[in-house]
Amino acid sequence: MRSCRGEPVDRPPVWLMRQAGRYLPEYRAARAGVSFLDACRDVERAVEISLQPLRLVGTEAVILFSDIFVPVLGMGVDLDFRPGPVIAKPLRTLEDVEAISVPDPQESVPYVFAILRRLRAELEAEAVPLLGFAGAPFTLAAYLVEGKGSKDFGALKRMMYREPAVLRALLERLEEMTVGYLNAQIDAGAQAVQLFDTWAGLLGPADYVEWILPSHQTIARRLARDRAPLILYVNGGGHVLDPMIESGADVLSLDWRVDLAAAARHIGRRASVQGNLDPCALAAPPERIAAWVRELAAGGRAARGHVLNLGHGCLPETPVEGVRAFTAAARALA
Ligand code: 1CP
Repeated sequence: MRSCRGEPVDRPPVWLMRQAGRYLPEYRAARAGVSFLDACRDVERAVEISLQPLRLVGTEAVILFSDIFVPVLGMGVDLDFRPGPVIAKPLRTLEDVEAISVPDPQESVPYVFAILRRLRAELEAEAVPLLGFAGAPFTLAAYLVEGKGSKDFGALKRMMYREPAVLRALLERLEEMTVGYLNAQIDAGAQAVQLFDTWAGLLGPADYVEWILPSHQTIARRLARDRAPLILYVNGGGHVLDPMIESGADVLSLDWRVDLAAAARHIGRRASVQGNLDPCALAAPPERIAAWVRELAAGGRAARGHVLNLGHGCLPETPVEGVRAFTAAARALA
């Protein structure tokens, strides 16, 4: 928490994106015979899965087990996970967009807040911070328009250039949902929140400033950040570092294509940084992983704070011993 706020620390803390997940045999056991969505809705099971990385791989923060598409279930979108989100009827017209609602998340997805309250009660004694999260409007819109994951999100980009008013209307609704959803997570005990704008890096700098930055700024302004710092993650966002700084987020989470030391120097006191080892690098021998951790920690010092993490989520084929080597190396930093 101090690193997020840029207060003095002995060493950077460590957690991993997608730290609870398919690379862990214990996660696969907890998921046996249960659909992903049912696991997200089952409070006991979701609490157990959220806590697994803390005990099994030694991370220093717990992130809620859920998905960025869980709150979208309450908006009247027909959505399933196979294993990524698949939308039965992708949103393509203004009528499609106007048919989705922005419900009170406490009513549409009450289990998310029950999971957070349980986790916070569980973690309070150990002083382990609890992270909440949400998908950013643009990344949610990418899937809702496309219908599923994609490399280039062509349908989304066509909408952006041919029917900007439709995309604007969709982004506005998603922004409203995201603000309410994250503030409700903070009320339920989340001590920091991460906004995942995984696909925002698909846009060039000018489009990013037009389509992405204003919504990040609105979200940053409307969140209860005195109670929970905001971490902003953009994948492939090295070319939009300046508008990321302008978002007002407390922590900028960078992927591995960015030189962390150079980015930290550029950001300076304006924000903390998070990252940024390539998740695939966890396949390397432990001593190499430890060397990268020392290098990242040294580079991160130029920013006002640094949270050690990967540059994107853990992959299903990640070796568990690589994850342990990463957290152990962080804990061993002087
Ligand atoms: O069968 C399974 O086990 C489902 C796999 C899975 C898991 C474990 C999905 C489906 N989501 C999750 C959890 C998840 N997703 C978390 C939990 C917290 C953690 O441990 O870190 C979080 C924060 C997410 C966020 C998420 N979901 C993002 C944004 C961040 C990122 O990694 O890029 C995105 C884009 C998604 C969509 C999604 N959900 C699941 C998959 C496989 C995908 C990607 C699909 C695609 O792009 O094709």
